[in-house]
Amino acid sequence: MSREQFIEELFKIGAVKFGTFTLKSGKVSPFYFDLRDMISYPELLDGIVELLVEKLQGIEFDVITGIPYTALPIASLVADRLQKPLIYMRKEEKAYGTGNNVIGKFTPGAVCIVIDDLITTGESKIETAERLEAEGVVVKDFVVVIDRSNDGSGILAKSGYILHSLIALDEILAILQKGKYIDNKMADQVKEFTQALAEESTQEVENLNPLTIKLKETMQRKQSNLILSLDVTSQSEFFRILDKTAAEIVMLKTHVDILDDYDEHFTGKLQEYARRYDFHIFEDRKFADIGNTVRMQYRKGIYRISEWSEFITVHLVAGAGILSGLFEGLTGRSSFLLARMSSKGNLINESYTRKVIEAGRKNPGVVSGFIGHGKDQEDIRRFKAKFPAGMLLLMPGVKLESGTDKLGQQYITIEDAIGGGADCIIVGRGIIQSENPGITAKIYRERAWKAYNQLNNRKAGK
Ligand code: S5P
Repeated sequence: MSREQFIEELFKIGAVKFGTFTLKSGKVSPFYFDLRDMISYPELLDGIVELLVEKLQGIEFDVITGIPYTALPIASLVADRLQKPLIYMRKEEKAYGTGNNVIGKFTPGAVCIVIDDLITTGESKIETAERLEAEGVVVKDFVVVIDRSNDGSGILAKSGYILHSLIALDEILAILQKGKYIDNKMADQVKEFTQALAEESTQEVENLNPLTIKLKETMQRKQSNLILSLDVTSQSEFFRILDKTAAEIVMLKTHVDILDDYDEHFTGKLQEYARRYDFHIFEDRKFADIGNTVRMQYRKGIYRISEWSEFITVHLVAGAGILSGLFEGLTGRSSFLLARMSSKGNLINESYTRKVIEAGRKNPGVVSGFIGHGKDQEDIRRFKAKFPAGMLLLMPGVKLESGTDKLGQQYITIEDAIGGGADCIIVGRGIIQSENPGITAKIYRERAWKAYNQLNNRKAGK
């Protein structure tokens, strides 16, 4: 079967459709591809396997996989033809990370070629690669039947993968136009649509919030990337510890609602300390409700957080729209989004994390970075690699020794946190429950700052 015939056949069986389609995202698309039914057309299937086998010449790999469901039967045929072992991932993420997610036999470190039907944003490919990698499989190359993205290979390349595709959208349009299956107007409409999508996804971070820059400047000025989490319940205790630690920290993180004796003097006094000792104020309120509610929670009530806290934390579970509710009409304020958590058994998964990071990328005016945790340096490195340029990773769950508290808080060491790529560490009990918080804060600051400079020097090749 020639490529031309192959594309025409795809059109005839309805795998490639043109018209008006509402996508999951709510966007209206002029085309829709669905290769699921292809398995019922033996001749077409044969053609596809032929093209795939040809494409795989020259690529080195040990095992083959197809992303379920559509690509799995195709991958089995290719594996059979090439006499290579087939493996596949369970579709559900139930036992994530326990080693039972790959069906089939492979040696750890085996290089796997991943076959899929389509590529649109590349997101599900990267997710698959990460899941496979978590099980000890190495992924380098992807092969897709149709590349309907504008820059699928660029997107995968950013995460270190190579994309091979059998057919690009442009070729489909050209052949179907030539065969008069679609008219020029339809082809133009499709091109415009994909162009617009590509522009949306490649928006780079340009306008970092000035506070993000100020925070970085303060880090340098104070030679500190230590954020103290001053989680105590009385003002006297709060300021007693702050007196001893203020000189060591770049930022003070509060939970103002745990103070038993909060009064209207508290925030003024805190701001006075911040000015005197040159640190930033960060209320860890973890806003998570609908836009209208968080707006009031942030600005009203007894705490009036927006009036005194430069930074806040936000959970995006309610959707990125709550950022407008929070920040509309305000200046000199910014946030850190919870992209991962340090508590054992938290419900955040990789796809949630990725979406939070994407939302941050789109809102640099009100997002300075992310809160996150990791199990080791490698895990943190992979997490940080996805960050928009210039955005910061703040990491809680840090102590001098790793471990877990009675309520499931997980700790890693300062060196692992910073060595993996955290810009700042957030430390609470490690400092405030120590015998001498002042001396302990100094130790944390020195170790964290040293690790930070070591990492930066390594990156700069010094
Ligand atoms: O995932 C998280 C996110 C945050 S902001 N895990 C956390 O522990 N935190 C906060 O960091 C938490 O609310 C607390 O204020 C601080 C950690 O305190 P520590 O005493 O365990 O160091």
